[in-house]
Amino acid sequence: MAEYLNFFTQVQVQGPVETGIDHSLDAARFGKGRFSSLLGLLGNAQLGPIYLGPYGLVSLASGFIWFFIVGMSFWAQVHYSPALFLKNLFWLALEPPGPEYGLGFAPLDQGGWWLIASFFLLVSVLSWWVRTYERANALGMGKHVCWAFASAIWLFLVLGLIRPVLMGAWSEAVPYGVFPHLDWTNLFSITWGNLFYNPFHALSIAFLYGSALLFAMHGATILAVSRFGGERELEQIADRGTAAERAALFWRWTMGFNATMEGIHRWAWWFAVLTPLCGGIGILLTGTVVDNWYVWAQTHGYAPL
Ligand code: 07D
Repeated sequence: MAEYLNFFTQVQVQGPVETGIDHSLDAARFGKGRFSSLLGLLGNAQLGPIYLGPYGLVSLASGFIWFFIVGMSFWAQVHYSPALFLKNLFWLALEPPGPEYGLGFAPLDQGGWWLIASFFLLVSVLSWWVRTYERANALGMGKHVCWAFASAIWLFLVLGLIRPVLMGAWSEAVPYGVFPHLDWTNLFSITWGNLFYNPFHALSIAFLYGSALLFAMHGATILAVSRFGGERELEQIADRGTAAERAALFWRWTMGFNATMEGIHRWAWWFAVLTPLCGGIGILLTGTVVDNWYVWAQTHGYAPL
């Protein structure tokens, strides 16, 4: 019997290329499919063929334009010096226009490029969402992945579009850059009175940490019963077998309650989705409805007066 107690995927399926059920889409697929033992350690050993389609193409092209504009801006800021580029890469920023421009356009070097780049990032992210919807539809799947992704896009839109529009200035949006976006995050918290006192930030953290805990519990449980075939989850739902029963019993014995083989994925979906969903609400309220979370917490009796 194969022993599954390991960190990497050990049973690799490498045979004739698997092309799926619907061959009417073959014309839109790229590559013939090949195998990589290295990838097989992490997941399926087969790489490709990949479906690009119109939305995939639009998404990749506009994503590349966003990346190119940000990259060229960084490049120009270091006067096209490769050494300075590498040295300063993590500190370089493409900032949105200043508050004096409100929601208007700004000269290219004063935020105009940020606006153009952001437009392309928006198109890229939204068309990638349509792609996830379309692919799920083509395969007759539910739309759970699309709606979960939509929840992340909600937070992304609140941060870069909806809240800046409500606040009346693009300057409220997040800059592009590694440390600059972290500095922005810190400044945001300080400006609006400590984000820790924003209950939606707290909820978002609870779901974020909760997601990590649930994922660890679920991943570990399934690996722990994979020696009994526990990773064949669909069969485990339909046919009662020792793996699912042991997994369930483990948690029932340990904490008195166990999720079901199906339900654990609903727990996972909700925890993941609620992280950016609550986060977006918290950010949307900041500066629009509440301008100091610490004072708000004092008013509502959970920060000392
Ligand atoms: C960011 C949105 C979806 C992203 C999409 C991707 C591309 C381009 C590019 C590959 C993740 C589109 C983009 C495809 C890719 C290339 C090149 C989802 C995102 C669609 N916080 N905090 C959260 C904690 C503090 C602050 C969430 C912890 C301080 C602000 C989360 C701590 C301050 C914001 C969280 C802590 C502060 C947050 C994010 C601890 C100052 C947000 C959830 C222990 C530092 C965001 C309500 C998420 C939010 C957010 C955790 C501390 C500021 C739960 C654990 C007090 C301004 N914080 N935080 O899923 O939603 O992000 O807030 O200290 O905006 Mg916080």
